[in-house]
Amino acid sequence: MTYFADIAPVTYKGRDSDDPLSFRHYDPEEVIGGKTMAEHLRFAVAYWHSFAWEGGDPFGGRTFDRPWFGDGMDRARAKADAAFELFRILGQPYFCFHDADVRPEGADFAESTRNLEEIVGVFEAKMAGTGTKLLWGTANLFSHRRYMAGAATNPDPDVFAYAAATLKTCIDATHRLNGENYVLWGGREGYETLLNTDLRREREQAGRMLSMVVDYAKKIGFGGTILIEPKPQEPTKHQYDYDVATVYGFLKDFGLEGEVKVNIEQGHAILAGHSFEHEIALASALGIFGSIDMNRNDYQSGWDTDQFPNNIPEVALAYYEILKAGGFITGGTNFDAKLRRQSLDAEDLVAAHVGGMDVCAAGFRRAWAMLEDGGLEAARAERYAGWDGAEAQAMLSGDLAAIHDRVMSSGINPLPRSGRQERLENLVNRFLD
Ligand code: XUL
Ligand code: CO
Repeated sequence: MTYFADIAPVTYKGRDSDDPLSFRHYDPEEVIGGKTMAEHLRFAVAYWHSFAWEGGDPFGGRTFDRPWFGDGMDRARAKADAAFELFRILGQPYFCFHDADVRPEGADFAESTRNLEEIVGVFEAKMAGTGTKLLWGTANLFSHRRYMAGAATNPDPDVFAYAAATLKTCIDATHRLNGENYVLWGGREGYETLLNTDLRREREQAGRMLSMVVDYAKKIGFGGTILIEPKPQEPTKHQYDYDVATVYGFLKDFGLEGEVKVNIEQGHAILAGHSFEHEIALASALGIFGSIDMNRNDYQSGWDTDQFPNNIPEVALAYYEILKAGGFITGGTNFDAKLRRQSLDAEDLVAAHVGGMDVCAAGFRRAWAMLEDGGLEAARAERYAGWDGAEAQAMLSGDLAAIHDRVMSSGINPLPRSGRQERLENLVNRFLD
């Protein structure tokens, strides 16, 4: 008996389908602009939320009852069986995992590493058999109590060492599984109070660790992209990788802006007081856009609720920026999203992903149509058209005195022009209904 036993592989049945476990918008084979929807969207299932998370919250523990919960390698193997069963049902091309999601913690570092390597062997065989690929791997350097004061930024050099050694094993695992990216989310890289924190020192440690990650990945011939995932707070009060702009400053400081890109998460952008599309557009402008963690936050809660996306207009604006950035290269759409803790059934897990994939496909299609229509881009180009002129361009390499003289002699007297926001919002809405 398998966990998802009576659930058939999900297929595309079109807009009119009332089968709750069918795709209404996501047709993986549909070709748009020379690429299939599967190739554009590059969906991934997140192992931690879908298979490791037990349904706990700050007020109560496990609500889910999964046959693979518990310690030991047999449980880890059963978890892998269930995971690849879900992948077969959904047919999404990728998955993502942390070391701690897939293997039991050993009595010491060596045993944890052996456990990881054994499960990586299990994955290797399953991936070869099914064609499911690894979008990214990562290390969980935040759940175990040894990391309570950070990993790379820990005041204790032994924790830094343990984290560095763990990073090596996780990069090795990702490389062995042909992962297309390696992600670093700074779990507890931040602080609770300045009273016990040396900011300068912690920042240097984080920069050094990232440089070692980049060097090691090169040394073993890892061809994927290294990605930092920004988040402003939670779990620590002040996370160092606050947002895309902060991460860019950090990368510049350590000379890594050409080596590392960003994995942008919808919920993290919201926590930082930005929109998802702002973070994507900024990363693209800075040349560091890599991949996305797709989810949504509850707008009233003020914390990272990691819900499955269900807002087509929001998702459309995010994919619009992704398309403008040239689409994904090694990146993709990872569902860093979890069920609500009352959603107990196997069917809930499938339905959550089906809904998320459909919302993304619907948003993507609208984004494509907006870009093809060209109205928004034409309006934007027109707004900046004055800069195409020779005198405007010359100004950018000129100096204040020369500009002053030109203003004096030509009588420049700029007239304010409408930003046309409502007209542009109406234009967007034409694609959303
Ligand atoms: C936490 C989060 C992580 C990263 C991977 O908020 O988003 O799951 O995506 O460590
Ligand atoms: Co994430």
